[in-house]
Amino acid sequence: MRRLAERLVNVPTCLRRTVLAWPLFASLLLAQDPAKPSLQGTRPNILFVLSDDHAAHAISAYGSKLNRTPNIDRLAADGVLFRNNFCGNALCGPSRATILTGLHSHANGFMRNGNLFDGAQRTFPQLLQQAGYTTAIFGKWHLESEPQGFDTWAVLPGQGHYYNPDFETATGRVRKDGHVTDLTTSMAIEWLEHGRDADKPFVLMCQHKAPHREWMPAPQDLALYRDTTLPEPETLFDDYRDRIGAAAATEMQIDRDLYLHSDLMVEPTEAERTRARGKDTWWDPMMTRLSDAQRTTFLAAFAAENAAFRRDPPKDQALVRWKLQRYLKNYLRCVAGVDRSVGQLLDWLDAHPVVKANTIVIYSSDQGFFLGDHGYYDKRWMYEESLRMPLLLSWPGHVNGPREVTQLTQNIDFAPTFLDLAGAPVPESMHGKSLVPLLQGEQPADWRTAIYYHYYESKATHQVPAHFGVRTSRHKLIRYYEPEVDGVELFDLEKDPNELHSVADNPDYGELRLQLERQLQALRTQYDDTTGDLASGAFPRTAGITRILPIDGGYRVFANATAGFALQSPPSDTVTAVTVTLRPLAGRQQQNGYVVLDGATELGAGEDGGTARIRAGIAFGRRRLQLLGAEGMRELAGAAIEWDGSSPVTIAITVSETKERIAVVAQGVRIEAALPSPWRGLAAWGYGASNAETEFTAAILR
Ligand code: SGN
Ligand code: CA
Repeated sequence: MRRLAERLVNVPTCLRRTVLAWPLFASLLLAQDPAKPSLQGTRPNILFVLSDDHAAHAISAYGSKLNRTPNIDRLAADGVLFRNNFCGNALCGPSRATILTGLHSHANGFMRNGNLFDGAQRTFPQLLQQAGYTTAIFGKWHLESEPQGFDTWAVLPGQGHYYNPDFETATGRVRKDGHVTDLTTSMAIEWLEHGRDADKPFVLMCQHKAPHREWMPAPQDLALYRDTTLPEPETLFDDYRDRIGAAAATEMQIDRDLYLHSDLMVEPTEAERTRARGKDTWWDPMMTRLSDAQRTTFLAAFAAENAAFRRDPPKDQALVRWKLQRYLKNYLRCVAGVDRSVGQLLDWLDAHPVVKANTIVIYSSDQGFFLGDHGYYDKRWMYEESLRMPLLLSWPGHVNGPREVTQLTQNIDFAPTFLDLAGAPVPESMHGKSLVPLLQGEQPADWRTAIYYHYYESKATHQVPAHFGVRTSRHKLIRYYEPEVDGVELFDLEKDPNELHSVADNPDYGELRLQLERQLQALRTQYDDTTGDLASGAFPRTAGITRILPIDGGYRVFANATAGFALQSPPSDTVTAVTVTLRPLAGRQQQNGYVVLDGATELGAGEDGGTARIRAGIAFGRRRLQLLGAEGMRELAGAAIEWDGSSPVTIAITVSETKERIAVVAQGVRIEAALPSPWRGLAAWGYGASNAETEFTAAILR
């Protein structure tokens, strides 16, 4: 702010008065006391709380119509709320990799869940550790490789469990009894009390699993909202007209894609439990994780409502409304747990005023979430509810509040901001910009006028097509680039905040469309994103692949895959054998990753964790190969194979002619498993290891 005041000194007096009389500018001038030194290089402790899938419209400071979050609101009450903060790829792993590196997905190599994060690249925790900080992370991680740059870590494997979760630590896996939100908070507070080196400033990342699917609240939150009817979103019964059609084809609808048992907690009957129920198969694994006492309490909370549901099952729109209420209430109960955690951390700081005086507290979530908006749950789309990330920062006495920042900010900005606060150099290569000037109430003239977005994980859970786009303060242009979904949507957010009517083909917006397309291209050039938008048409359509050689009867695909790669949509049912050769790169430690053949449409992430959905394939990691045949969470066949981690290894995967069985062979070990049923025809996917060249041959037998 001092800089703005200084700049104004050179402005003619009459103009200066006008500017100073302008209330906005006047309040901005008050925002940062000119006598205060810049926040740059103040080396505060950084207490970063990140939740999973917590939409801004479920935070009262952001105007939630659904719930109150009194503790998160404490940050807004004396801090700064970022009104227009967005992610660059609305998915867990990718957003987390971006937060750590300050880079968009294509540049940090983590484009889709299930990729392997290359922890050797520059991350803010690692740079701050080198700059004399003590660092720790607890809770959700979801980046597959081991955390690097942390003095202390205890992270959930994969998605982790809500009840009695396992945590990976530097000394191995430990199982802890209790609810994951409470356990994560306790570990963070324990570290503040006794774990950290008190002579150093700290970075503490407290990363909650909640409120991620499958929305299992802690016992003390189960009764919340019981006798309430929550307001429905305006777009619950969206008809998806006036868009290019992609939004309708997706699999994230409250209506048809929420599972009655494992998402909505309606206990299956004995008959339902034994009958094939499609994908709704996780009830038993979910419940066996709970102790008998926990299970009794949990089920009791839903018993009366479930009985009423069974007596008189709602139909059609009434059923959608019933599902929405059940889903939202459990989601918000999980949010209540996260809010309580924030309260506990803030209370701890209140009780330690010396630490508090030096601590900046940040709350955010890896992306947004649909809360019935457009009839959806989940995220992934570039639509507002999913694109927005909450961001609140508080540091009483240093960052003056309450205040709102309306500039366009993004998760690429987090790492540069933390480095800037710590006085550590921000690497030129980082895509993001430090938010420190905005925290100080400045209005940098050269602040970005648009944010860039790129989502890759198509043909996976929820079936959202790959797309990239640009969002300005008023407009959004989305480009879908797959053969089945190829087109553009353009929204005027001022006239159509719910994004119901694309004006991409409206001649009145012709000029604007061209301008936004140019802006999009300029951002792709600025960030050097050459991924996506591949020439449409012939198989194989790929991502992250370096070379494709057509061979007799098939293709040979090479991927030096920091990002992993995906080989998508082979002509269905014609591929019956695939071989994969992994050649570890010299001198680099082999970590994990996997190759998957997927005959259904779902592909999950993680070889472990509650929700992994490797259907059939192999996983390799930490000097061991694991052959897996698995359906949902049920492992059908498996074998561990010795492997030195440095010599090439070839894995052959063959589907039987009758398409009933799959065989996986490596290093002379063979496993066989029944194929998931129904087998919808083979889609081959490969995820390369980050430190191996992966050669992938899909033989097409005619
Ligand atoms: C799981 C969820 C999906 C979710 C992804 C990614 N299914 O696969 O609904 O989109 O995670 O979420 S689940 O029922 O098995 O949980 S992310 O936040 O980790 O990216
Ligand atoms: Ca998430």
